Amino acid sequence: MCPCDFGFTGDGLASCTDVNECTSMTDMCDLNALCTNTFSSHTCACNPGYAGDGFTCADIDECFASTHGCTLYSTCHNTIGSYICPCDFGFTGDGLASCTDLDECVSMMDSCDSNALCTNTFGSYFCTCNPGFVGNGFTCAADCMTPPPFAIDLGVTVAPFYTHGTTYVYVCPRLCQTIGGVPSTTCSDVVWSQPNSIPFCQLFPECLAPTIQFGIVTPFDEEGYCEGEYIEFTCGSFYYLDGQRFLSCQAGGAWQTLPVCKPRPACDDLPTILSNEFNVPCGTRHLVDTRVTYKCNPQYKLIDGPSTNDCLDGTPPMWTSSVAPLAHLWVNPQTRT
Ligand SMILES: [Ca+2]
Ligand SMILES: [Ca+2]
Repeated sequence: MCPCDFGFTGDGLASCTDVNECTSMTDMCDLNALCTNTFSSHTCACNPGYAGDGFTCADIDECFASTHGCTLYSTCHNTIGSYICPCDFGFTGDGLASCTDLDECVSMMDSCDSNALCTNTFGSYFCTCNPGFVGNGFTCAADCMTPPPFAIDLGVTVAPFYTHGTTYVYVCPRLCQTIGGVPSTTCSDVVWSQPNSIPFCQLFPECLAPTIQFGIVTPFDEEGYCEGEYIEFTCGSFYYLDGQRFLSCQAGGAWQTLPVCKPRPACDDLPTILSNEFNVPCGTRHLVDTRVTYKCNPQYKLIDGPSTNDCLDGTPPMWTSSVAPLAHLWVNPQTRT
């Protein structure tokens, strides 16, 4: 027997011819290798993108090996047998020759609100809400161009417009009143929240303005006082306050016991004389322990009696002197003609 050598085929007597392992699928090459037939055998070479001896070929990670050709602003992604270079977000191109800034505004690829201005930047873009709108540019809400509902009914001055998100708190004209119903409304993209819910002023019990004889109340408010408000009582100069000086309006609209002004001890009917001779001390009524001093008018001179008079305590209080001093016309000798 004459068997053909390994790599040859035939009867061994007439002929032995070379076997093409590549076409007969008897090669030992890796699936990712190129098979080349040779006389008596064959060779295997890994395909581009693979590394190995041809019999075993493994993918080359070009990204890890930094042998890729990805351009600036692209990112390398390894694939089996190759790699890809998608441009980074915000850039456009083939990834190999170039990646250039994507003008999102011109290419209509922006996410700006329809009421916003798109501005392109290198690698990105930003959005700015148009005048009259508020938001981050991706969402823009419109301001309110009408005043809050019912605000005018409460006698409140309103602004020409309100920025979106503005909350308007209803306020009653008087402190004693609080808002019932809807306490506030918020501008939300042109419209006000709860536009049909009516706010109203709830009256709280108020204390009526008190009066005090021979004295005053401060601050005085003829409309009355709210719960918790304080007032002060002050008596006239010939009176003293009997009771509490400060009072607050109690819950339910009542004052605590009101004070009264009681007269202080005083002397009445100051003894006086002709007013062309004297400067008459002010008033005729004076408190106990006060002293009045008589003074002559020009060209008059005090000639008799004390120049002072004291109001002494007693029942009733009395003047030390029951009569006024006398005065005479007196001309200075140096001025005599
Ligand atoms: Ca690869
Ligand atoms: Ca851009």
